[in-house]
Amino acid sequence: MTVSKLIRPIGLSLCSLLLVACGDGAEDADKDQQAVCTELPPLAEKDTYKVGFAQLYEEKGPWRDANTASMLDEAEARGYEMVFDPGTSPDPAEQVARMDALIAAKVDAIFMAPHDETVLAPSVVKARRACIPTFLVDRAVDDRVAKPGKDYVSYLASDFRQEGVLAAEWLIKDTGGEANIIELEGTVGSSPAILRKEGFDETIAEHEGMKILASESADFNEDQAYEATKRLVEEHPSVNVIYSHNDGMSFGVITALEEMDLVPGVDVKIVSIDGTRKAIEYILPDGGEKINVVVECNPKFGPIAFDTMEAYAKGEEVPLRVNNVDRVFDKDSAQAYLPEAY
Ligand code: GYE
Repeated sequence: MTVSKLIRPIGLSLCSLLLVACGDGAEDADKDQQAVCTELPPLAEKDTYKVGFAQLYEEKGPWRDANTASMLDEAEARGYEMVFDPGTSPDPAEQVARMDALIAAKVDAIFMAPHDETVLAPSVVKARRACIPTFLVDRAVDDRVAKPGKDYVSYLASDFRQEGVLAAEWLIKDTGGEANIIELEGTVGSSPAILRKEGFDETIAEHEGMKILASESADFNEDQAYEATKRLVEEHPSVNVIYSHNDGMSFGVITALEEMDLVPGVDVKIVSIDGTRKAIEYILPDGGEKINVVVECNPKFGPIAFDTMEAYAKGEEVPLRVNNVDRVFDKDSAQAYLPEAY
């Protein structure tokens, strides 16, 4: 983990029951809260905590499963009470409702992986007003609405732009700067989809021979990636690379290519992101060398998330941003990583 800017918890700005005197223009919706914090709420140091985890709706797949398990297991290991509801719908409004429930449950701190940058940003402000410190894990919110160091304590995640850059750099080297690429993006409005695209597209733009024939969202979803691959390869027969924003979509790409009698990894190279066991196996000879490269995105946030929370409670300096450092796995490095894969 590397750290960037630092912040200390500020003094108490809790104005219990004095909404008019110390609110910052409280909305009606906040008036049923017992307290209004106008700045970052502190966290009392305690032997144990009641923490809430607002995971985004669980799309099925090993990355999200490993992410959830890491948070729940680590809370259990530390003896915390964990309030967790996995959710029932991919509609980000449903995650907003789950954030409201955590606020109503008066948890000590909230960890949130926001499905959508924009839709979930007001929920972070709402938690701050209710004097509950929030830590963002995995995905970001719109910082113009919810500000780091004011509305939330810290954001812990991979550097998604850098993941896109690493994917592009590997591909430029591998192809000598000549490729006809189809890009399958993640969920529209999510920070990994936005930044994995930006980092990749900006890096290949410096090479005239690297062309993006088509780029569209398949929602981090295997079935949607399968459908999109069938359609887009038909429309763009000169494609020789598919850059897929996560491993789950890459599995759909493989199925589609094979059904079209194209050899994944050879006729069409596959560049993926995450580092799931299944994707890593696909890189290796035993797995058929169907994926050419996987840029890592580490899902195991539990230990660092709760270390950060405990440091904040102690009044220690806490970084506004905690960056996971991601690696690149190809045929030369995949085998060594395999024991760690999930
Ligand atoms: O890459 C993907 C999941 O938000 C970084 O979400 C995460 C992404 C991850 O669907 O597999």
